[in-house]
Amino acid sequence: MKTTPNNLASSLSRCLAVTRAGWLVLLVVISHADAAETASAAKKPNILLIVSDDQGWPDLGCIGTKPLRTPHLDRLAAEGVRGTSFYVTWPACTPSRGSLLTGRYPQRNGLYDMIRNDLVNFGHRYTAEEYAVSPEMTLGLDPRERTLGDVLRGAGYRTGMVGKWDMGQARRYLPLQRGFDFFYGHGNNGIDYYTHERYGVHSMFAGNARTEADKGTYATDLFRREALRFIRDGKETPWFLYLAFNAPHGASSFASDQPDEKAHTGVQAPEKYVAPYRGQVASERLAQYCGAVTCMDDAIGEILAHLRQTGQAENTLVVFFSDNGGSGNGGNAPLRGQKSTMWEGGLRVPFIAWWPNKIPAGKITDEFLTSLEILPTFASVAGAKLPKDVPLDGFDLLAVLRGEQSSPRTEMFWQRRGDKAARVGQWKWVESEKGGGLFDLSADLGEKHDLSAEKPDMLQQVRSRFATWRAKMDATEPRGPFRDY
Ligand SMILES: [Ca+2]
Repeated sequence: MKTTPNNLASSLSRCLAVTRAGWLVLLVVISHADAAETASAAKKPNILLIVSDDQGWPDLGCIGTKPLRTPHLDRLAAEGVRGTSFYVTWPACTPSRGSLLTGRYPQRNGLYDMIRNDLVNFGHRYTAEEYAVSPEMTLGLDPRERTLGDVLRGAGYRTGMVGKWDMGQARRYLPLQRGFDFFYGHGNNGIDYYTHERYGVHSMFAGNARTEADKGTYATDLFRREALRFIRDGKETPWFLYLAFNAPHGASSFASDQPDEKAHTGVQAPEKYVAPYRGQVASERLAQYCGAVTCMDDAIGEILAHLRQTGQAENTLVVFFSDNGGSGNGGNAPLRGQKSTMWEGGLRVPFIAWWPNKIPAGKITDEFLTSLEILPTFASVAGAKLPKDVPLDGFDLLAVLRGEQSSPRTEMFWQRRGDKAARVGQWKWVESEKGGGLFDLSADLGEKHDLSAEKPDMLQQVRSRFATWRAKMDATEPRGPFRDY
């Protein structure tokens, strides 16, 4: 309520009916209430972006296809909007995350492959000196790229990054140099959930320095703790927190009980979360995966409870999605394929947006949306200026979530080395080592019936849209680390 002549007059007339002492108290109360309301109306909304790692499209309890429990994410969906046609820009971690941070296709921002020392996957143990000059330490998101942190900090936000950064580990690439005021997490692609080592290399950071202070504690518990620490620090400034769990990604550790070090440990989760799934799911590996998801859900629940308890819920936009499709733990049915593939199972991910009284509650939308929309949406919510002089590839999606308009997105393109895919309207085209074809998603979500032979004109049209996109990417101002320029 703003103080207008009318409501001030009515307040005064009410005051006249009380005693002199009560009159003064009432006036003080009214002026405090007005000041508080004016301040909260002026305060920009907080923004919480939660990203999970390799959580499959069907892997929410509310979808009901698996014995997976995610009560807090289910509640978020019940009180917000759940998207069923939300895509990421790449079927694995690094380029997908680079896109959500920059609002640009990986082929534009230059980070269009993994930053990863491939030798670790073959049991190679790096010395510190060897690791220091390896790709994991020397490559990262081009320093000229403007991130969500830069954009929102420019609008007066306090910005935090907790969890898996994956945009490079050299100091110039770490969050504190990329628009964030706070960082706790790992800079690289993956860690052991307890030792925080990546195949033997200690990888947890607090700010710009590696820290072993929390060694032995499960990563999700640490990210929950640090997210709450960031949110509690200074309620007066609007904040943006990018909370990227490494769960339920497989651990980056050698399996100690296996004679062959090539065997990975798989997903790790605390016993109390794993035990209830034993006997309910087909394997121990799957029980660990489900436990990791439920533990993450618990952490999300605690953070949301904190927002409610501190009166911040009404003024906080929460967006949740997974960085790529499920890695095969229990499959992505009804979708085909998994992480690293160009099938829907690699690219389509669970999505929830929540903002009490600002976007609808309990709505499910099948509108065509992608992670490229995140940066323009957050910039609009924050009243922030968009990065200048660089093409962005998405749009503000709030009007679509509110049901005020259909998604302006009609097409989307993907490329991972020789693997290519496009979605144009309801049509999906795939050309990859693992197969290909033309599919009608409106009738065949599982990409089972290749219509290339039946619909040659449509095939030609989609391929031609892909070629146009590719030419645009080639013509864009080149960025490192992979582009040759
Ligand atoms: Ca991932």
